[in-house]
Amino acid sequence: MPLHESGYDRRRLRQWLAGDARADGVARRDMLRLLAAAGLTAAVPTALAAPAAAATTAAAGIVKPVPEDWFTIRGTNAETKFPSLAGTGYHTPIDHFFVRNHTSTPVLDAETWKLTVWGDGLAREEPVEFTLDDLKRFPATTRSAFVECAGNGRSFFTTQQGQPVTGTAWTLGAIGTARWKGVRLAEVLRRAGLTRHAVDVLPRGLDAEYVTADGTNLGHVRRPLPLAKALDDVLLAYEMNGEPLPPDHGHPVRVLVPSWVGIASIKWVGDIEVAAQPLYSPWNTDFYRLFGDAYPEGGSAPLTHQTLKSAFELDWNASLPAGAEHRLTGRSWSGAGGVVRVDVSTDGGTTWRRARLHDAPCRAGWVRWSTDWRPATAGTYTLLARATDTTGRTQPEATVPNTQGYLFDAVVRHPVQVG
Ligand SMILES: Nc1nc2c(c(=O)[nH]1)N[C@H]1C(S)=C(S)[C@@H](COP(=O)(O)O)O[C@H]1N2
Ligand SMILES: [Mo]
Repeated sequence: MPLHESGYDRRRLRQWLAGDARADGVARRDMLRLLAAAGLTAAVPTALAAPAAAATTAAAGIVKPVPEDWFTIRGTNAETKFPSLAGTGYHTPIDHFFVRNHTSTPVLDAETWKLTVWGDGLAREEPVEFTLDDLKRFPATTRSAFVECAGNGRSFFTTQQGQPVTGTAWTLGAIGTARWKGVRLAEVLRRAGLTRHAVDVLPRGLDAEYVTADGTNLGHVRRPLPLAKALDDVLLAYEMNGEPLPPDHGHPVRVLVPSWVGIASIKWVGDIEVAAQPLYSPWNTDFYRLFGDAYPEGGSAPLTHQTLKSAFELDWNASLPAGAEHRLTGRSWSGAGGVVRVDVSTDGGTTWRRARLHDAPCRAGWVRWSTDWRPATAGTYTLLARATDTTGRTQPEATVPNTQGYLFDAVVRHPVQVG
């Protein structure tokens, strides 16, 4: 069914035969370290034959309140209003955190919930089950990380660059940063009997099957992760900001894939397939790849890391008095590394000054920043904020378009009215 499945599959098959499939999106050097740490040798599995066939509210459905001051409702989703984050601290409070639901939030019972881990990448033929108590008995890890939708900022392809794109018309609020507690996926895979033949893991959600607008049932939300990422920094999270994971964010357990596109962080995870060959789902063949004039015929590789963005904690077209000093605040983040520098312009990009950063650069996190501004005269002004990350990348003036509007990273032009 997926249009681009065969092209994608050929690519993964080539990687697999070259012994590289499990490393998709992760540097080979890191893969060797990760495999060694998991007790697996990095040797190409020579005994394997080629596969016979390429395997082949308020708001509707949201449980928590989504007040208008804090959220914009977009279909089954709720976007955080950036101005409402001013003064909320580094971690996004759960009651402000955006919700992206393909269907609606299922209310699951943590007492009876089980995680099933299965597949030909495990030593045993029978599936292995874990209860929430089992997961809580394993060594716990706590870390901060953002979850950001790959389509965050999508509306600016249209409003700022004049390009048509499909998908939810997010502004910049499809992101939140939380403190997550859980068990490393590596730990659970090891206990499930991971073998050196494993290549991909495929977590699947317990929410309803997703049916597209044209009536195609794509099944449960699921997206394969290459083994090296799964063994690296991925968590099975059961707490968010010190509370049991709330219903809208995956109760009782979600996958948390730091720095990567939000779709990787499968909520309400019910089972994880561990496969000895590359896996695919519509969420890494048809969706979450870049299509368009600038990209190969079959699309880019499946998306991994998020990109670089900045947002002001200020209303769009905010009114500010002339002749007074204003403290402009905002946040910047990158999926490639920490943000080390933010420049702000209050004159449409003619002159720039460095903003004060209030957080140290942190992988998979954001930095809060501020700068003071005293506009002398009345009029419409355009504010810009431009981040640079630890890899040296700076937000560009425009993003190369892709038809589904993913990974917008251009500097956003934010209008304000001074009067
Ligand atoms: N099971 C399931 N997991 C899911 C989704 C979903 O609809 N169902 N949406 C994904 C997408 S596209 C994003 S951006 C994030 C959003 O996480 P949040 O709702 O906790 O902010 O969850 C991901 N995990
Ligand atoms: Mo998303």
